[in-house]
Amino acid sequence: MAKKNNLYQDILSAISLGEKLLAVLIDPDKMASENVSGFMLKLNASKATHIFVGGSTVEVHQTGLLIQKIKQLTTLPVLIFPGDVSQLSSHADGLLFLSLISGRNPDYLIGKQVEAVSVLRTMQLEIIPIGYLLIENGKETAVERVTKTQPLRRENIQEIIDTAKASELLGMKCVYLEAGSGAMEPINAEIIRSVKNELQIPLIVGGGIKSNKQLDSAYASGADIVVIGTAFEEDERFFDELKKAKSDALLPK
Ligand code: 1GP
Repeated sequence: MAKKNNLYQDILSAISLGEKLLAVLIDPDKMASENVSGFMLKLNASKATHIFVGGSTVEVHQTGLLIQKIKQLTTLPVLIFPGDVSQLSSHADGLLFLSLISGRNPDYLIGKQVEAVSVLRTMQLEIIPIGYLLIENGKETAVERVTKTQPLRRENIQEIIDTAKASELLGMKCVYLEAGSGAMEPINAEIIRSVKNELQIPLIVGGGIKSNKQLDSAYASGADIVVIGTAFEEDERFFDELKKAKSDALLPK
């Protein structure tokens, strides 16, 4: 499959046309290889616009193998959402180059990114720098455990806004508000709205979104890209609720 190489520009264009984007997150740890084809059939028939691949604790090489398979089964752009440097793969189209700016662990602010450079030199991925903010959701998340950082508190909206804005001022190309995979509560409307009001760059929101209503609420509050993983892992019938409109399906690609 050909590589997509205008990922960020395409995201900006879609947003300027008022489109809302949906990224399906596939965790290589939770996707059995015999289930990939069936999952991708449903994904392709849905409103999904992007595929993110990655997880907090994935075995070496597993991500690359899965991406290779996914790329054979879709024309959607595939971006790595890395939990670790070992998840980088030249088979993807792009990389969400995350810096965990809600935390104060230098390894996840800049250390892993420095480590990644020698690998990235050998690959032709479109790299999108992302200010990644973990917001507490009521229970400990894998991101907290793995990165040994504290999430930002929900009530502390000004700190969330200022942290997001600082990443824009530093030149990041998107802000990602993360409640954590399988979060009990998604990021609330007030936080999304307040952060969106201050940003010029696209806003990604994910974690704990399991219904159409929550998805629409995230969009209505200002999310440009919503990321959903667990809801599809738990029940692929959720794809049926998110079917592409017939007119979309007929559009030439
Ligand atoms: C996790 O934001 C993503 O990093 C998606 O979260 O798995 O809860 O949908 P869910």
